Amino acid sequence: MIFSQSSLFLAVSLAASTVVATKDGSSRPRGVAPEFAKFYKDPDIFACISHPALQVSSSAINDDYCDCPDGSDEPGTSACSHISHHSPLSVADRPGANDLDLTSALPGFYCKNKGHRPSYVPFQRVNDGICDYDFCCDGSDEWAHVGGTKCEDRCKELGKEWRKKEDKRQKSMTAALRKKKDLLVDAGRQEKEIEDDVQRLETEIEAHEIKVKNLETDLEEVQKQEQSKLVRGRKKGKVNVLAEVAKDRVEELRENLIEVRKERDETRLQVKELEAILSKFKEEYNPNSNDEGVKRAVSSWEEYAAKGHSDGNHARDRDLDEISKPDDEKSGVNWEHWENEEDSCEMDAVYHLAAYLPPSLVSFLEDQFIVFRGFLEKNGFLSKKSVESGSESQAVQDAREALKAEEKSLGETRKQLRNRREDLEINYGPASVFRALKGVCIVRDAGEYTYEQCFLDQTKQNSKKGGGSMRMGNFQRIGSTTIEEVNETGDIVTVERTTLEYVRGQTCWNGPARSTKVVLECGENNEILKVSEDERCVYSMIVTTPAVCAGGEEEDAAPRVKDEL
Ligand code: MAN
Repeated sequence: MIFSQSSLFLAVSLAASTVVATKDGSSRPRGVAPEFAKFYKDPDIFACISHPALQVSSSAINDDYCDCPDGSDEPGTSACSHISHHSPLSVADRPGANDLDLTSALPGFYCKNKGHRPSYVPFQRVNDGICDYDFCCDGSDEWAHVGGTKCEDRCKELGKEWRKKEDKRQKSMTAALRKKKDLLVDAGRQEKEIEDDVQRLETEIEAHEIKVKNLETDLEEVQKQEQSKLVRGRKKGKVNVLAEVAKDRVEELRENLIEVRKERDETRLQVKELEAILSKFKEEYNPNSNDEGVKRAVSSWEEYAAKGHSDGNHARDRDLDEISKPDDEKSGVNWEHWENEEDSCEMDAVYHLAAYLPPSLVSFLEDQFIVFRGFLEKNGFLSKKSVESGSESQAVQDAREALKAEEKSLGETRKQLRNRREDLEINYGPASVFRALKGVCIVRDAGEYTYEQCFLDQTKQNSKKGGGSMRMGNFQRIGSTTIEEVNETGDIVTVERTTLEYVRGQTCWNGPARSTKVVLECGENNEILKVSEDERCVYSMIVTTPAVCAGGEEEDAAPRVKDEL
């Protein structure tokens, strides 16, 4: 057995306090937590926890001399406090795992803290003359009363305070979890709405596509109809009808002309016959006859013959011969041309009247023409010629407009579908919880600015002195980061936190574009706890939100899976 060189005071105290009775009657050495009691059961021998091959007499426990390399023989003193600290449970669970392990086998001096929560206090603080109520509310860490230090047991009072706080914290956590569940329900509902939208839009697109096809067919149909109307219209146009009538009339007149010429020629022959008879009669009649009637007839004949009668105009006869010929010969009228001529010609002739006039007259008459044309249009003599409509009929225009409108609707619906599908691809965190917070803004007053964080949207720095607003970044993605924090037992532990990353904000003068990393913590409310500018124009925020509190997803997941089935 090795004896320490501790003070006489401590040695005396030790004799009476090595073993402390426990509630259930069993006893364990001072400073030993229940979970380590099993290592201290043997009344004669103690095996160092991490190095069981090293054994000392049980009386060496808490004799204020450090025998074991892991300090396990001094759970109630500070004799082994120079040994580095190690995660308590991991060592306790694997005694002897590493013979060269020179870290402490124990997490610290165990304070029972009756009326409060048991806790460990670092070995350095045992009997250091200071009451460490944060860890040891029962004052048991100062059991040796070094320098007269007496730490009263404050566990009842501190325990009550702690329970009050803890109760509040628990309530807050319960409320946070309830809020998170609400967020999850909201996010699920929003996601479902978008999924429903996708289905609806897909159906709508199919319907639009069918309509577009039908309207395309309609347009083609109307165009064809218009085309055929145009062709039919040409045959029945005023000029064409007039040409037909004229042609018939000309034919009729021509036939009559031929008939009349025929009759004329016959009459001529008869006249010639009569003239010959009368001429012979004059030569053969008896001039001595006293027949007055014969005398008058001969005299009239002589008058008639004296006038001299031609047998017709030969030039006119040639003309009449030409006219009498049918029109399909070279010299006749080209009726076919007029029968197929488009109606518009006559209108165009009126509309382009100026083109038929001498240029010198055009400018003088232009105004009068316009007024006159207006008069004709107004009074229905001319149909209005619409420049805008071009050559397309109203029916074609209507069909084209209907098609265009439907194609536009199809395009817009396709765009909506694309947006919804893209949205469903975005990472909104576990169970899409942040979907419910998108666009929700929170602010914090800090010095000359108020800082604003709009979830999954942007961060802003607003000047309180009228200096305007500065964009500190646009939302880029959900990420994570590790931070170090002190846990309940006073240990520094590394924890992972969800982050919201905002980039490409307003560019800093001579520096980078502003960016913000928002580190999220579980909390009942959405709240900015702290804002800092870690580097010039590189900001970080600590924000609490129920969205990152643990749990709640399971309940939400069940109906969603059901929905999918
Ligand atoms: C403003 C603020 C500050 C920033 C400077 C950089 O004053 O945005 O946060 O550091 O500009 O010039």
